[in-house]
Amino acid sequence: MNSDEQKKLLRMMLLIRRFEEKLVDLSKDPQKLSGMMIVCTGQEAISAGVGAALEADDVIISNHRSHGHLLAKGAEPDLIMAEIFGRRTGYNKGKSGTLHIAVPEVNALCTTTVVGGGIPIAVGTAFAMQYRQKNDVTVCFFGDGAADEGSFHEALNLASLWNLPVIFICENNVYAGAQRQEEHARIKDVAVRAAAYAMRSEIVDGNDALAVHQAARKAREDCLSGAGPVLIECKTYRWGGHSTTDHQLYQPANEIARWKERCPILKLKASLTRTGALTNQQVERLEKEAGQQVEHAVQFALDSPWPAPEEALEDVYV
Ligand SMILES: Cc1ncc(C[n+]2csc(CCOP(=O)(O)OP(=O)(O)O)c2C)c(N)n1
Repeated sequence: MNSDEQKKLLRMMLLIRRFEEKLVDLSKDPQKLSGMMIVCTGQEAISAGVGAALEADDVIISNHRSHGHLLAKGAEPDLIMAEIFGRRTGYNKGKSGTLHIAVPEVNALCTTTVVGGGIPIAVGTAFAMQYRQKNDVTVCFFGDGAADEGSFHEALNLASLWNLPVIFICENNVYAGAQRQEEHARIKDVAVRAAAYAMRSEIVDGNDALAVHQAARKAREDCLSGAGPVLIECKTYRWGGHSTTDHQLYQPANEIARWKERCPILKLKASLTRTGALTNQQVERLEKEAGQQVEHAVQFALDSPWPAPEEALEDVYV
């Protein structure tokens, strides 16, 4: 990745961080933003690194921690924000809210909060790609908790059997809800499960955007060369609670502090300034621009109309 591409990566992580910090802040007052927010603070390198490895026609399938995935796939911050605010101008006309946003415009086809539910869907879209002889891949994001669901195992088995162009991205952020990984599985690394399906797997530092990007790029090449699907386990950490309504009493303060020292944004920032690719002033400008983009998105959402009551049943299939 050249330094311009790395700067884009940093810019994306900053956007995701600011975007979600704003959501967390606004949701403290239900008059400003109602509902709980599920954010990926601390995990931004995964969305940004994978997003930068994909092409426009590649598909992503996301889960409840979706904002970063969507932004990194190219969704417009204004339209995501409007959706989260439930406004008519949002990507789903205000009907999905924060947890079910789909952005077919950028091939972010589905966000599902059914834990593990997106994994077989990704296998389905990858099957369609193979059947139609497309040169595209599907990426599925999920957590370590989802890897304990039956759907994970069935989906990996079929993906391997049919050699489908699908990349499974497990964001192992130590917790599934309030449970640490060792409380819900005996294995230390989710990646070892790929062997049961004769699938290649890789463990990467999920706080290193460049490493994530490299692994995703390589997995994409593997998929397209017919070498089959790949499982990438990104080791990372959820800085906050499961959602904004979780007081994270089960997360030791020193553990959070240790992981904050390994902030993915600080890491890339330090590397870019060390090599001279960016000055501190340029970094500050990037941070300011990300903040402005988010403020613009909030204003856009606030200026947007609510959906009309008679629209409630439009676009509803069942
Ligand atoms: C099938 C199903 N079971 C339980 C839940 C409740 N639930 C929502 S998120 C979550 C934890 C998921 O953990 P993980 O897959 O590791 O993702 P993370 O939240 O850590 O990103 C649970 C249990 C759900 N939404 N769907």
